[in-house]
Amino acid sequence: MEKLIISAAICGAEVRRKDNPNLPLTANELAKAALEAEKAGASIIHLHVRDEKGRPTQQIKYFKSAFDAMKEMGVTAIIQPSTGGAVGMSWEERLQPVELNPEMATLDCGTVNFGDEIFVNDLSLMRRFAAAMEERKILPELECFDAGNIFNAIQLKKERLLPDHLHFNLVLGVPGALPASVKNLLFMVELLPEGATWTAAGIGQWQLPVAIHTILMGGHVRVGFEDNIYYSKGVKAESNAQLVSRVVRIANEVSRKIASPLEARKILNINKGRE
Ligand code: KMH
Ligand code: ZN
Repeated sequence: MEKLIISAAICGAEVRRKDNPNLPLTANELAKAALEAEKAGASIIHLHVRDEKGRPTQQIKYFKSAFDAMKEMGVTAIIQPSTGGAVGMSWEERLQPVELNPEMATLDCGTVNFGDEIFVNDLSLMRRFAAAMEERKILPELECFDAGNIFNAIQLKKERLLPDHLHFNLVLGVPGALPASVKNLLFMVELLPEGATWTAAGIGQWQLPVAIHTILMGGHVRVGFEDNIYYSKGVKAESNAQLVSRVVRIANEVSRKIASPLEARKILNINKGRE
């Protein structure tokens, strides 16, 4: 089986310090969390950033500070900024981090209910984001919150707006989108185009079961505070690295080897040098 790529979604846009006091927010905290997660086994850092008040922002200066701090601390993992940002942001706001020319960035593949809100990703927005990434040779991670989202990505591929290699992230358990279950995970994986690689992320209490099933199925795993703030029922996670370490232990138990950042770049066909 292919080596396991672990993504650490270290901060997110929705989680607050009062939900988990160990949530990293500033550039230095994000860099420290990224380095710890990488040392634990993560090869991708999915990145959201916050302003001085801890509010989600997509401004380049905050991404740049986090990128610089990560580089300075010696992070070698793929840094994957979000272009999803937070619900309610305009497309112009959301797309800003591509200007930093990262190796990867997320591309959300459809409008979904997101709790009580609506996360808008219509096809015209998706085309714009895909074209911006294709122009800069940034590998999009195709975020799918529901089965139909996969077909939107396939549509973009038909329109030649995506690279040869497709990489999906199947996010299961966002309230209002596809609930997390093993059956739904299998269903989504079966819909993926031939040759695509995929990561799965379970929200909340589903983070661990989705990770375990994904390890066995040959997919890649995303964990971290963006999706889940608990280590176990009622026990807050101490760090993103703690959540990554558990995935590494479980993978080791079933002889699934962990991909280094370099190996992850190979698996994902990323050959863009680090800027
Ligand atoms: N914060 C969510 C509304 C992404 O990073 O591309 C969207 C999100 C997806 O987190
Ligand atoms: Zn995100």
